[in-house]
Amino acid sequence: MTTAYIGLGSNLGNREDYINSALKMLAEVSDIEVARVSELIKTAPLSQAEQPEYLNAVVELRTTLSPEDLFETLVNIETALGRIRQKKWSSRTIDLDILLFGQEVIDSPRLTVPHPQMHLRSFVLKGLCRLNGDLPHPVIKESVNELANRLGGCDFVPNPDLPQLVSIAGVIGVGKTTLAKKLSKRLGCQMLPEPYDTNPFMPDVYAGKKELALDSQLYFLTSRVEQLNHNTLKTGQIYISDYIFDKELIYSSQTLTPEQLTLYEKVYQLSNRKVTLPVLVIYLTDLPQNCLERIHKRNRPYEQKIEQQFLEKLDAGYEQLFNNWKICPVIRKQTSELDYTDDANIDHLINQIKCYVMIADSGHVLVK
Ligand code: A4P
Ligand code: MG
Repeated sequence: MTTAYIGLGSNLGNREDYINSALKMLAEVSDIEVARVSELIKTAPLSQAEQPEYLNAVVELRTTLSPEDLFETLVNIETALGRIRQKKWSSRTIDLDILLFGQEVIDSPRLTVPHPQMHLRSFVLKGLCRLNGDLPHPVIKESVNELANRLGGCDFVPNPDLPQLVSIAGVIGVGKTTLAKKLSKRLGCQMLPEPYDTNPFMPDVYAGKKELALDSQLYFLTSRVEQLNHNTLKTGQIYISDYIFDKELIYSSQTLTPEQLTLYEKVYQLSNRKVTLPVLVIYLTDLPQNCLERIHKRNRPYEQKIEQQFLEKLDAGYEQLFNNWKICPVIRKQTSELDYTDDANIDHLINQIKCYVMIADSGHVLVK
């Protein structure tokens, strides 16, 4: 007996009836035992075109069928319930997708299991979490609870026509650059390092010359807009940046006067339209005192006056940013738990990054 999870979706006709009929038909198959069903949730359609709202649910089955025979059974039920296959993602009376089949990884012309986009869809993960939040994703090797937390309630569609920017975020001294270097080396991709030491105003600002804070922030803003410009980064290529563009607002709110901040925010709003959005963020956290220790160790002269209180404020700014983040999935990692010198940790992160980015010519998110 294998435990399998099936995603159910309907956005045409009497949606609840279609879902209940599908469940009844599944239960009538002699080689299938319906174990548990999550509650039905109303979800906004994930689609380019206008579509009616979906009802979604997840069902846990136990079955002696092979994955191929289970798939065949699902297609027969879809057909019996009036599913007409038009173009991809068109509205449907019922859609039955195999999300997980035990811990099997299948990549055949007809079947990809785990479902290649389940980790990007809150409407799928919510149902799975209700049934078994500890369930591991056999490729990403994290629980479905963890995968759901990464999405902040959103659904994401991978887009191969964009540069695949992975941004590493977190306060000063948390270990972003070290990680970015390791990851970009292993992935064989370009790293976009924060040009921290070319800003001519920054040493003076750190030394207490507050009147230069706006100049310093504008310098950072323009150099980052240049680095992350849509026209600079190539479609389908992976890039790792050791900063997140949105940090600019966190820092500015700490260093600028209210009048300067109003002006800065106007310039920021105009500039951020030109900037490539990340497809994945790795958000590193650590205790402010540990970050301060690292800052002292690396000994950049102008950083030595940084106080723990400043790091705490930055920390609060990052927390607020990522509590409301809707741009892409966010992997949160505590630096203290992520020993960079252990290859297994880096391997695990690399494997995960590959599941969230789209690599040119592959056609879909890699889940191998
Ligand atoms: N296929 C490959 N792997 C699987 C699998 N694990 N389970 C192949 C089922 N089918 C799988 O599927 C197209 C082909 O995918 C099949 O021939 C099968 O060999 P389909 O059901 O005929 O067509 P589809 O549903 O349009 O495509 P797909 O890829 O299943 O779309 P999705 O990913 O199911 O997305 N928004 C909300 N809110 N809720 C939804 O449920 N669903 C979709 C459809 C779009 N937007 C949605 C929802
Ligand atoms: Mg389907």
